[in-house]
Amino acid sequence: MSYGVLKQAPLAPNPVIIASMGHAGVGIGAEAYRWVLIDVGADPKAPTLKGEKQQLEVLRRYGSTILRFGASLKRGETPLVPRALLVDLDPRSANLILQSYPKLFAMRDKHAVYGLGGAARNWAEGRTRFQKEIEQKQDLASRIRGISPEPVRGFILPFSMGGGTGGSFSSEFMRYMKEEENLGQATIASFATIPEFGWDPVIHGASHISIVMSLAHQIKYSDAPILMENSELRKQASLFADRLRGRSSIVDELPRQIQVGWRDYRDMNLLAAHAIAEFMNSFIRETEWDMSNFRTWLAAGKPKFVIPWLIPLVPRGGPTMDSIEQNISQGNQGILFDVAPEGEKVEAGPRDSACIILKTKGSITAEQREYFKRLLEEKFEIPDKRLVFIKVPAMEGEPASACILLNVKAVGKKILPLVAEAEDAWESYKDEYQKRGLSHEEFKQAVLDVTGHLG
Ligand SMILES: Nc1nc2c(ncn2[C@@H]2O[C@H](COP(=O)(O)OP(=O)(O)OP(=O)(O)O)[C@@H](O)[C@H]2O)c(=O)[nH]1
Ligand SMILES: [Mg+2]
Repeated sequence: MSYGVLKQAPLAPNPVIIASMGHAGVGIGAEAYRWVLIDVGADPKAPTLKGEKQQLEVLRRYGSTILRFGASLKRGETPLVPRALLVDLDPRSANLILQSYPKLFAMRDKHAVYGLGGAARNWAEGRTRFQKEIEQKQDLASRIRGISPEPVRGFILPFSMGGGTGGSFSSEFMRYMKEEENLGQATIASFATIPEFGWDPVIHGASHISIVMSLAHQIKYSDAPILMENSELRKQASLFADRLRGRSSIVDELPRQIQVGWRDYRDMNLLAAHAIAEFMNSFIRETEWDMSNFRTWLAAGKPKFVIPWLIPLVPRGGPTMDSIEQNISQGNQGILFDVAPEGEKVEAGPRDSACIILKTKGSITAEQREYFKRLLEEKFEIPDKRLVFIKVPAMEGEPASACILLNVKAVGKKILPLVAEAEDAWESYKDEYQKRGLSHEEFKQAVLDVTGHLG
């Protein structure tokens, strides 16, 4: 049976690795695999190819891009294994997820890349330790080959910019891949969250420095830098708590005593995972889009930061366009970054643009295009010539959805105050950071890069 399946499978893999960084990254990245597996009807705890129709959908949609085949099981089933790297200084978070899902993360230790423990909430220390403990001691390049022996075509990096590890690890990871690893051809998409000050357990000054350094690295090295705010994720998650309770999450199956660190983020991470899943849908085989096309879309873009608008926020309804319109009218939609207060227009930038990843059954009709053109014109004043439509075929029983990636100048308004806070904080932190390898000049340059880019 599995021979028949593999014969129909695409032969040339275009491997895309999700490299999850730090606590938030690991939670969101692991949830994103679960989300796409559930979308195609696979068992998210132990996905296999059994030749059943539903299981075949996994291959039809993703080929072996984001998953690879494990060693065949006795029953003639072939396990599907996420091309996942869970990277953290602190081994606890990734360890718990790996131990709880031994059949999903079937390559065991190969999925996990740890430092020597003790997260510092300090970007400079995080970067130095990444270089010493991950690039050198653990030989990062060989760790990547362990997950993908075939040349990697893309990386997706979920992380929070607020702590020390996620922000610094992903910054250095991107630089390393683009400059040193001969992987400059691989497309990098980052999914970075901004903490909610006054709620999340972050250290105000240090966190702002981490945000600025990590934004500057995304401007330089990320081909598709996608931003989300914890405050928006939290707000939407609470509005949609009932519906999200009905979605299964990786958190639900962790042993009760270790759910503590994850429970608060369960619903928020489901929404972030949904955005990553929709993004991954854009480069499946049936679209005319390749992940590297995002690089071209954003290369000329200034701003380059992108924010995701999910319609619906929580999947619901049928596979046709009607259900998207219905979800909009019922309020089941949301932008995961607060740039456009409800009912208000935002200030349009001259080069604002949007990429609409539209998952429906059948082809896009002229009326559907008109619908989105109006939607984007009304709210963002983006002219229709700056819209890109990517059509993803919805499967039987799969709710229609649209993920609109917005590249809008208004993002700058939210980010520039964070840069000002970082500059304020720098004076009292600079000795500490300089000792750990971040020079005054490099920080100031990062400030200039971000303000220059967004200003
Ligand atoms: N959305 C989301 N935010 C999280 C999650 N875990 C932590 N955060 C927030 O992210 C920020 C800190 O990032 P973490 O990911 O915990 O930190 P880290 O990258 O492991 O870095 P360290 O500070 O060195 O531990 C804080 O604002 C947390 O509230 C998560 O699972 N999801
Ligand atoms: Mg941590």
